Amino acid sequence: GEYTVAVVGATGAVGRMMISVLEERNFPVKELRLFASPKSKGLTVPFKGEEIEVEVLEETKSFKGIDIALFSAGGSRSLEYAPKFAEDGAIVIDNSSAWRMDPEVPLVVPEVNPHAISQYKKKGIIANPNCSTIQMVVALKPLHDVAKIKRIVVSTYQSVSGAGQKAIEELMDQIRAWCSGEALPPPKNLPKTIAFNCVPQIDVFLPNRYTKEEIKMVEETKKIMEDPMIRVTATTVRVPVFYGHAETVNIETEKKLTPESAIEILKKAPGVIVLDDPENKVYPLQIEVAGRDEVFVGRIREDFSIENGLNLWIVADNLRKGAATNAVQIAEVLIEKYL
Ligand code: A2P
Ligand code: 11C
Repeated sequence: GEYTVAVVGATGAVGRMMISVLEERNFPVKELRLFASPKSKGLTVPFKGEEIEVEVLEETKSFKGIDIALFSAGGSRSLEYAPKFAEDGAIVIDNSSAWRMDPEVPLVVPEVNPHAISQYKKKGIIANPNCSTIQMVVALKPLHDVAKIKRIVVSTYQSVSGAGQKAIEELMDQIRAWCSGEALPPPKNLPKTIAFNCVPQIDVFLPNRYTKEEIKMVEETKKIMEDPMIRVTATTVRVPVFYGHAETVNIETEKKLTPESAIEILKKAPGVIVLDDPENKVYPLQIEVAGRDEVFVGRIREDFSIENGLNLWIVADNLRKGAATNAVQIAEVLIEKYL
């Protein structure tokens, strides 16, 4: 069949990518409805050769007739509007952090736990994980299935697009100012100057001295991998890159995994591409994987400091696999298996 699909936050970095991905993957859209803030009133967005007018979220009283709603307009909009859309009959796939840890909301990466989608009826909401978590679990789940991961230590190198369209413009403005010999404009949407800098703060700090982004990686990983025993610790860092997140990941496994066997497992893993040929300087890079939907892994090597340890370098496009593509893939499984 064909479905009426809504994108809430249609003018944002992720929302725009959701619209492109729906079109690229030829998702069976009968009608597309777009929502954003009053600021975007009157804007139109192209979809399959048509110009679609953006609706103001607050002005729309009824959401009846929408089958699937992809949300990426921030946590507070999701908290308020996802239940309203669900009540009016839509199944919401929410890219914010608002619903992820709700026990009645499945948190899904289709390569890892597609079966969890079956729980969608409890609240009518399916949560899309954080971008940094998604790319990590796509690469680690196949290793976990074979060797059982006991502990994960991850550090991230996250692009500004993860913080939205305004953060992309903020990095551009700072680079432009620097190149013209002007003083850098002060940070607005990011906590510190991001041009020519690495900032060890993504999202807000919590009482335990971690950032919220770091704790998301800890909690979401356990929920998606369906293993509360995996110990995870994370340091998340913003870097002056526009698109794509990279991660150094150290794992400790119960069974020994040689780098060669890990490479064989990952070569066969769904949604993963291994780029690992150090002698020829082959490893994944953010500027090279931007625009791709897969998760790329390289620099796979033994951690000699422990009995059973591996180090990996994991890179993916945060707006695609980290957000829009994963959400549309969830919608694809949903219509194929459950609607
Ligand atoms: P708008 O462009 O009208 O502000 P990003 O993550 O790239 O910053 O994008 C955020 C998205 O969420 C945008 O589409 C933005 O719309 C939307 N948004 C922000 N605040 C609201 C709101 N109060 N109601 C509806 N949409 C909102
Ligand atoms: C970033 N990972 O790169 C964040 C963006 O919980 O969905 C996504 C935040 C979230 O800034």
